[in-house]
Amino acid sequence: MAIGKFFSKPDPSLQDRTPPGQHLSKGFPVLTYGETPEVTADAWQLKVWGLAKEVSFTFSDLMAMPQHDFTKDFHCVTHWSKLDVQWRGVRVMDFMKQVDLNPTATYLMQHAYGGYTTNLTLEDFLKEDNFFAHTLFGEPLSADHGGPVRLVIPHLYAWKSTKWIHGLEFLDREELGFWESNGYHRRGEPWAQERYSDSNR
Ligand SMILES: Nc1nc2c(c(=O)[nH]1)N[C@H]1C(S)=C(S)[C@@H](COP(=O)(O)O)O[C@H]1N2
Ligand SMILES: [Mo]
Repeated sequence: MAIGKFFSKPDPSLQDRTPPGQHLSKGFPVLTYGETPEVTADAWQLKVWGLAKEVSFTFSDLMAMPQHDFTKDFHCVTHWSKLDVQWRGVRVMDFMKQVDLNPTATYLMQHAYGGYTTNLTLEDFLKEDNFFAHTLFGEPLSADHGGPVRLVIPHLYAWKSTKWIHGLEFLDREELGFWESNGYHRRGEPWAQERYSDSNR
């Protein structure tokens, strides 16, 4: 049943894939806080620091890692979901084979070009399903969707999927990222509707 031009109530067959409180989006909205940074693939770098040996990766380093296709559902905390988004990129687990992590690391902060940050536990980061994406529906990832490279963490709300990913800072205690410091939940699991929190501050 259509309830508007852009959003519809889930088809019964898709209901088991649509978390509570979400509507399906026909398009793929762009959700960005602030300006879209301009970063070319040639200039792009991903830096690792904190409780890991400092290292930095280029776009060609990423392309030299094993490449996979991923079809994943995408859930924004502002109540829209898009099912079956088709990406291509590199698994976090493959990427992490090239990172020398200190065993005391238990959390991380993701840093984007432009200053956006969001936190994760190491456990939520080191999952088979997580990946760095450079391709969306067969096309190079556009700047508005986070190109040249974004992180995708499919099991959490999409604000954890950092566009223009630029840094991974490994930590031994939880720090809060941009939205988490502004009242969003520290973890953001969509099936449990971990949207907002009063206990973060
Ligand atoms: N760097 C950065 N990453 C970001 C955001 C942002 O504002 N800046 N917004 C987040 C939010 S709230 C969502 S819903 C998704 C939206 O991704 P999209 O614009 O590709 O749909 O990106 C997430 N990653
Ligand atoms: Mo979002």
